[in-house]
Amino acid sequence: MGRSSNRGLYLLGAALAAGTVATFACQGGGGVGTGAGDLAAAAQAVYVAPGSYDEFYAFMSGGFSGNLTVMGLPSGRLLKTVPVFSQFPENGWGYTDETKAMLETSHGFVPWDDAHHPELSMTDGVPDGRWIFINGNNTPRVARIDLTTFETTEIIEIPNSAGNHASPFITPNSDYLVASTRFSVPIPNRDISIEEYKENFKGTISFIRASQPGQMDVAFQILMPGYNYDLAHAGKGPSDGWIFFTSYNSEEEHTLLEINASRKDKDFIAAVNWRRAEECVASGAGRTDQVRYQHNYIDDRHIAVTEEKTSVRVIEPADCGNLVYFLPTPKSPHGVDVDPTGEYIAAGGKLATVIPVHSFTKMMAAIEAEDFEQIIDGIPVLKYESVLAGEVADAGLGPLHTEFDGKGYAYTTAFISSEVVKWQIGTWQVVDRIPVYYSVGHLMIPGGDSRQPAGKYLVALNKITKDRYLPTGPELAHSAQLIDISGDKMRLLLDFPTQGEPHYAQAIAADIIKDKQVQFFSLAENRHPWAARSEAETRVVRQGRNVHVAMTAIRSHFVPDNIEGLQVGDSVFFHVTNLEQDWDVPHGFAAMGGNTAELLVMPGQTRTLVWVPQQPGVYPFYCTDFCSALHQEMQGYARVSPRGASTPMRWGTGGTWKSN
Ligand code: K7E
Ligand code: CUA
Repeated sequence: MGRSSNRGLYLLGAALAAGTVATFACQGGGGVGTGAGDLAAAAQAVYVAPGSYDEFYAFMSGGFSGNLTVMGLPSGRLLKTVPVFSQFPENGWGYTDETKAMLETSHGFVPWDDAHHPELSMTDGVPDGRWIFINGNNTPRVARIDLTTFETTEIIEIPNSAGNHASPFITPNSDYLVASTRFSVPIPNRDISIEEYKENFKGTISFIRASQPGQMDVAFQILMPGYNYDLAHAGKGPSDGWIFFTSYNSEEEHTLLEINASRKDKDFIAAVNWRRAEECVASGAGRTDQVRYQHNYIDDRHIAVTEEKTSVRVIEPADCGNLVYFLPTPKSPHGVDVDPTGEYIAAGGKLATVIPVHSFTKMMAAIEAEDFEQIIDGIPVLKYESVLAGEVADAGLGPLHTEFDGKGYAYTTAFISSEVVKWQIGTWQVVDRIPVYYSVGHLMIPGGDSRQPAGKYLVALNKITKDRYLPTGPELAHSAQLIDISGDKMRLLLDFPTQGEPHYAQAIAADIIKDKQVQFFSLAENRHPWAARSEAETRVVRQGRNVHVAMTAIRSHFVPDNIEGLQVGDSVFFHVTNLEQDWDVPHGFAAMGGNTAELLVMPGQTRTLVWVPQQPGVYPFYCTDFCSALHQEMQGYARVSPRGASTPMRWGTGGTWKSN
C-alpha cells in the first residue's frame, strides 16, 4: 500500500469522529500551521539551545522493552535508559553479580517484562521527585527507581495476581501503590478447568506500602469478582482515602473476549475505600494466605538481595462493609482519571461514544441513601444516573485516557479517531480537538493526574507512526507528539520517537530533581566484600575453582593488569572497583569470550563480571567507556593454562608481580 492510502485511512477515521470533514480539514497539516511563520514558532517553542537544559524531565514507559526512558521536554531529547525489569547489557543490569537478584521471582530469574505506567511519588497529591515507580505486567511486579541515582533500587512481586496492569497508581502521600489483576485467575492458583472460570476465577487488588525505600510490602489484598481490572487512580482532596479502578469483562468470559466481553452495555468502576480496608485489616478481618513471592532490593553495600515472603493478608468485600462500590460505566472502560479537585472521575469507554464523568459528591450521597441496583459478592452497585456528573458527547471514537491542565479543562485521547479532545469540566462541552498520528493511547501533561498540573505541554503517546518518520523495515519507530496547551487552541509542536512502546509517561519540573543528583559514591563507604578501596588493597584469591580478582580502575589503568595462573574452567570473578571520586567518570570492563555483558562501574562502586575461560591462551580485557585520552591504553591480559597445569598464580601492574 502506498503512503498516501494509509494516511488517508487514518484521516478518514479522524474526520468521521470529528463529525464533519470540514471540521477536520481546517486543522490540516497536523496542527502545525503550514505557513513558514507557524513552523518557525513551533520550532522556537521546542528549541533548547546548546548548553541549555530542558524544562521538564519526562519518564516514558518502555512498554515491552521492560525499561524506563528519560527524556527532556520540550526538546524530546533522550537522556537515559533506566533498566528496570529487563537485562540491559549497556551497563550490565541483570548480568552483574550485584544486580542479578533484582530480577528474581517466585518463577525463578525473569529477565524481561512489559512496563506500562511510570508513577512519581507524591506529597499532598503533588509529585515530589523522590522516586518513580513502574509496573511489570507479565510477571506481576512493581519497581522503585531512585531519582537521585536514576537506578532501580527495589522490585516487589505481587502474589495472587496475573497481568499487573492497573498499577502502580499511588495514593496522595505515597502511602500505598496499587497493583491489580488484569487477568483473573484461580485464587489460590491451581489445576482446574478453564471452563470453571465463573465459579473459581477471581481478581485481586493489592495495596503495597511504598513510603519506605527498601521496605515495599504487600499490606493487604482485596478479593474481587473475576473481572479484568484495567486502570486506576487515587482520589484526592475530598475523595482522598478512595481509589478508583476500571474493570471490563464483567461478563466473566474466558474465551474470545473481543466479542464475549463486549456484550454488556456497562461494566464497572470499582470505588475502593482504602482507609476502610486499613480498619478492617487492623480489626482482624479476612484471612492470611500462604503464598510465595519475592522482594528484591539494593542494600547498603550496593548489592541486590532477595527476600522471600510467604504470606499475604486477604480481605473480601463481604467481610468488610463499605469497602467497595461499583459505579456502572459504559462500555469496557479503560482509563479512569480523577480531576485536580478530586470531585470528578472520568472514564474512557473503549467502545463508548461519550466520556462518562462521575461525581464523588453524588457517589457519597448515593451510598448514604443506599441507592443500589444490586449487590455482587458483597459489593453494592450504585445507579448510573445517581452518580453521573455528566457525559461528554462528540468525544471522538474509542476514548481511552484523560489528563487535566489545572485550568478547568480535561484532555482525552481517542484511539480509533486518532485525536486528542479538549473538554470543559462542568459544562462537559468539547472546546477543541487536534488530530494525532496515529492511534493514541495515553497522553501526559506534567502533573496532569495530580492536584497541580503544569498545564503547558501535552504529550500524545501514539501506537502507529506510518509516514511520520524515515521507515526502518517492518517495525517503525514508536512515537510521541508534543502539543502546546497553553492557549485556547492546541498546537502541535514536535514529533519524537520513543524507545519501546510508550504506554504512559510522567513528567516533572527539572528544578525539582536536577540539583539532587548523586555525582559519585563515596569510596570510603564502599562496603562491598570484594572492594579494593586503593591499589594497595587489590588481591587475587583462589578458592578451589573460583578465582576472585579484587581489581581497581582509575584513569587510565587497571590494577592488576597482568594475571597468570588461571585455568580452563575456572570461574573468574573480576570485582572491579572504580577509584574515581569525581562526577561522570565511569569505567567499563569486558574480557574476551565472556558469556555476559560488560560492567559499567560508577565512581566509588564495585561491580563483578564472572568469566569462565574455555581454552588455554592469553586473553585481553579492557575498559569499554572512553574515559580519558589514554582510554585505549586501559587494558590488561589474563593468562589461562590447561586444567591442572602448574603455572604459578601471580599478578601485577607495571612489571612488579605479586603472589600469595
Ligand atoms: Cu492504555 Cu497499558 Cu495504560 Cu497502553 S495502557 S495505552
Ligand atoms: Cu577507563 Cu576507559
